[in-house]
Amino acid sequence: MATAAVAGTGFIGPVHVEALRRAGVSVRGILGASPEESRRAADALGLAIAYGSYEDVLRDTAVDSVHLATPNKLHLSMATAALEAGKHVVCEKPLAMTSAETAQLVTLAQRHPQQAAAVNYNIRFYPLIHHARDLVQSGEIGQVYSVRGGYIQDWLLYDTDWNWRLLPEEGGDLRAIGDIGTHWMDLIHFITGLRAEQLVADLGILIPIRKMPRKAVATFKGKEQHAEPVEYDPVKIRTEDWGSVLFRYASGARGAMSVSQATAGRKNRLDFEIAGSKSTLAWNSERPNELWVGHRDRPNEIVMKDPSLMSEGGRAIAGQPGGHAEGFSDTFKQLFRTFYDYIAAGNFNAPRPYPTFEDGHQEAVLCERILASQREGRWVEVQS
Ligand code: SOE
Repeated sequence: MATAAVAGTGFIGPVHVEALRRAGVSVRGILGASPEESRRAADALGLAIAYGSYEDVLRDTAVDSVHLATPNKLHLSMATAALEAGKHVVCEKPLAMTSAETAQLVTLAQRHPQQAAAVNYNIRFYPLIHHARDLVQSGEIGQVYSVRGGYIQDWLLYDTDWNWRLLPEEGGDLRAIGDIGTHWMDLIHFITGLRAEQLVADLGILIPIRKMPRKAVATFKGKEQHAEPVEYDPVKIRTEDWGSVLFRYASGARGAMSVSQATAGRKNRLDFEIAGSKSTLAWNSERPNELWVGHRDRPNEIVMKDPSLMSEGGRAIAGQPGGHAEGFSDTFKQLFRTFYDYIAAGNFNAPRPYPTFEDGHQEAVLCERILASQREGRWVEVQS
């Protein structure tokens, strides 16, 4: 099995470390924003090496793969350097800041066919999502007529909530759409194969001025720190808290997505409803072990995550028997297992079973078209 190194010590880097270990991949070390931060994280996670620099990671011949859990603006240079150093790469989403950058990475990955390059669209790896995909692909729900849903959070509800993603220079011009809407769009594509041909968007900045704490706050941690006295500077916000997008797909199907990072009580909820000519599928990430199947002429059903009740695809990525809930961290484990099994099999001509750089590029294109629609106030075409 390959050996990995992880770059990034914020919210998601440690999730990678834990999931890699559970997938049977050994993790050699971690890189933080400073040598002290690398040391702190290595100690906390029980890792042998606290890297002093990214060059040290890439020079480490014992490392086969690099996981990038760093801020978005670093993805292009770090993924490029990793591929050029001969490493496999798992990059957090979004793959890069613009579609010009993601296109560059797609070309580079194609020039390194013996290396695996994935974008961490982890939500695909809930067992019931693979099951839903198999149901749609086998024609079980009929022709897909429409999709709707979204991704809703509350961690940026207050004007005192702060994160680097709020700044376009750090996270990209689109925030809620880029950070969470892309998960939804990727998922719908993964399950149904639908590609948007046209879209129209309406984006909103609900909290126009936010208070930036003078001390950095880790993702989601602001919610736990409101009791402490903090010094703030006011900042004018230029990225959206809210977004709605309508899609017209090539097949004639229609779609509607809403995203928000300022909806009290919705902690981290992706939901979809995929309506076909025979039945409808509905799922949400706060109850990920249940898939609702709606019928017109007989009672509706709820499929529980249970290997004995799911399709082959769902079964393959279920880690526990029915009744034993699986969640967010398990999706990382299953995505990484799929990625590393692919590498171990050594047949790089086989179709890639994980979200690829092409998928990351597709999302970057969609984000730019959404921004264009918002700026121009009209329906726009989507070309990849
Ligand atoms: C923050 O909004 C975030 O961590 C996203 O970046 C992730 O993709 C999502 O899984 C949870 O929320």
